[in-house]
Amino acid sequence: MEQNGGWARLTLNRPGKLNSVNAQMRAELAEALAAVDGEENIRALLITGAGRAFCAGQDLQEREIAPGGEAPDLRRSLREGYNPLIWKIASMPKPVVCAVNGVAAGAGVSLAMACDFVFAAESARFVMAFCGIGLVPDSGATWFLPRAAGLPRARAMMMTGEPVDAKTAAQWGMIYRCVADGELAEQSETLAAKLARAPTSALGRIKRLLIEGEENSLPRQLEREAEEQGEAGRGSDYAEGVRAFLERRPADFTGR
Ligand code: T3D
Repeated sequence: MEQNGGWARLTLNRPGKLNSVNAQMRAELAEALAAVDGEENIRALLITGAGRAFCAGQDLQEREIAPGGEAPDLRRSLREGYNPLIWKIASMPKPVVCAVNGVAAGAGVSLAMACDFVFAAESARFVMAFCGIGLVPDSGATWFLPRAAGLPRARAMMMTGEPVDAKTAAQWGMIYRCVADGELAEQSETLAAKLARAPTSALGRIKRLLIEGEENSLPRQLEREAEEQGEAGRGSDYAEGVRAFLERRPADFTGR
């Protein structure tokens, strides 16, 4: 992980295995996400992959079962490994940008979709590879994908495993933006840097409200908005934002 001013870049770095996730990477990811969450000076996170892939999901070499051998405990792997990572990203009270630099497959798609802004290079593709190995989509894919792309498209991706290119993913609403390969780094970094100067606490509250809004009734959500707004209105960034507006100058937010 590298820190750049107010934001950090986390690079999935097993390019020879298309950044597939093994136990060590899972542990390192958990550690890095906890560090980002706990560090007040990091106000935005950018996640990307090294080499030609973003992430090919679970490392299948770790899952080879010898004939007659014992099946791995995938429920445990998800509960203890993947699910906490996905929830950490989705619930982190600071913005997370994802730069999908190449193919994303299996839990690699889920990981991207847990982020708040997903850029993808034009040459990238999204593969719900789970059914290709006899599994169901996991790590939040069945939650994120139908909400973003709609049920018919999500179902087709999940039940056929056919790749979806980045341009189509953007048209379907699965991702924020498809950009030229040569512009991926610059565009995603520019947004991360901009978000690092944003009113972080308010952005965290927005994330929370949007997640809760998936479950709440309108009256409940109105009440939750009032609660969060009450807190936001006591923040120093609100006072600064209003002052800056009235003084016709850019706001200098501290994130609080
Ligand atoms: O297990 C649990 O804990 C439950 C959680 C599960 C979450 C999951 O993610 S399950 C889904 C696992 N992922 C997959 O099924 C994807 C498997 N990979 C692919 O389908 C393809 O590799 C890709 C579509 C991602 C890319 O295809 P392509 O043609 O561009 O590359 P390739 O030639 O298939 O792969 C290049 C190398 O990466 C190759 O190694 P080699 O021959 O050069 O030494 C290939 O074996 C390796 N690789 C790709 N994906 C994985 C992998 N090695 C281990 N695990 C992988 N997932």
